[in-house]
Amino acid sequence: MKITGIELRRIAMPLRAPFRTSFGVETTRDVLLVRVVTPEAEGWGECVAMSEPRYCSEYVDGAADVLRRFLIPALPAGRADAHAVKRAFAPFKGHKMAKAALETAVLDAQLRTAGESFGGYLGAARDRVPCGVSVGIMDSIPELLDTVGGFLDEGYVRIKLKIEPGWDVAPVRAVRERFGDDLLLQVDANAAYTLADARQLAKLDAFDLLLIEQPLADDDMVQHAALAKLLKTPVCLDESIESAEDAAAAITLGAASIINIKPGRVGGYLEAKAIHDVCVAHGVPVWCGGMLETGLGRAANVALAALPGFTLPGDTSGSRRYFATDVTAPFELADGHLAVPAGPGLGVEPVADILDDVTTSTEWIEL
Ligand code: OSB
Ligand code: MG
Repeated sequence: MKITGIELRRIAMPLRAPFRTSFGVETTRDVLLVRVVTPEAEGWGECVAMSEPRYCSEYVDGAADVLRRFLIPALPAGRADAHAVKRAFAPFKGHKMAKAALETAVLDAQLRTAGESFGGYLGAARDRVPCGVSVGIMDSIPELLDTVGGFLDEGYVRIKLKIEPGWDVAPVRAVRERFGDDLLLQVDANAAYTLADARQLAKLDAFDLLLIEQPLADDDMVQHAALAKLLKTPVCLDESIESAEDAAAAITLGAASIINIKPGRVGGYLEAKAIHDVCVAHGVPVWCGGMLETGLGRAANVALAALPGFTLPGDTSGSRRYFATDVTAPFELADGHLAVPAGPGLGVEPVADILDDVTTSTEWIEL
């Protein structure tokens, strides 16, 4: 497959409501899209880096820079497929989200050319996936209960509450009391605690949570293992896992008994699948995380979430969770599930007029 050119397109997607986590508040999703053009097909990749390096070290301007300066020039000249692209990027350290966006765009073009879907290629075992939703930090408990109630009315099968010091036991208790013991409930701290908070975090053991996600810093693998011994709630890692090697280390150390797989964070869908395979081999459940993706990124995530090791509901919410208007036909929940796209590649297309409306800049790189 010969790549003739690449478009870097920035879009600004207003959020329906601000999304607050322990690391900041988001009101507009600033997204970098990568479009790979070949004589046979075009492919899309969504870069999940955020505007500022608060979730991880990557940020959108940095991702655009490393793409145009290093990654695009390193693309294999002749036959480019996703595996060759992954190998070509290996000499460059880090920048997993930038790598993932370009690798995904190449894989999409490759699969559209072959007439194969992402789900088929990755090994999806079902045609729809159960959906959870990530609920941001709110100003008050009543506001949180209203928000959670609204999501349950929409059919979400699992609730994840964002937590931070000062917003942990009280919101969890309130949601558990209001919505009952059968609710699938978990929390995500985005690295807001230290091991000195173990006693506070152990209070969450009373609420029968599915898991606590990334309580400590991303580079605190040993401390996560120590914390896991002090908690009944299973520890799940997000930020700490950037590769299959990290996943194997976390499992061996006892730092995680569940892993959140985000393709952007780990450098793409090939590495995501490798992590899935490591976890399945160790009997460790995985689930698909999210980064407020548009329909383009969501399509591939839903395909990944259909693999057999994804035994917990993911943060694969419907388009309207974040956006009034998505850039693709909207993903809509049916009975708490999203359908895995079946068409070639991502199985979805951007709607040209909508995409143009939200575009803030485009750059064409001829190869
Ligand atoms: O930690 O999972 C996270 C969003 C942005 C950055 C990090 C995270 C999140 C979410 C939302 O929790 C996931 C989603 O709904 O897309
Ligand atoms: Mg997380």
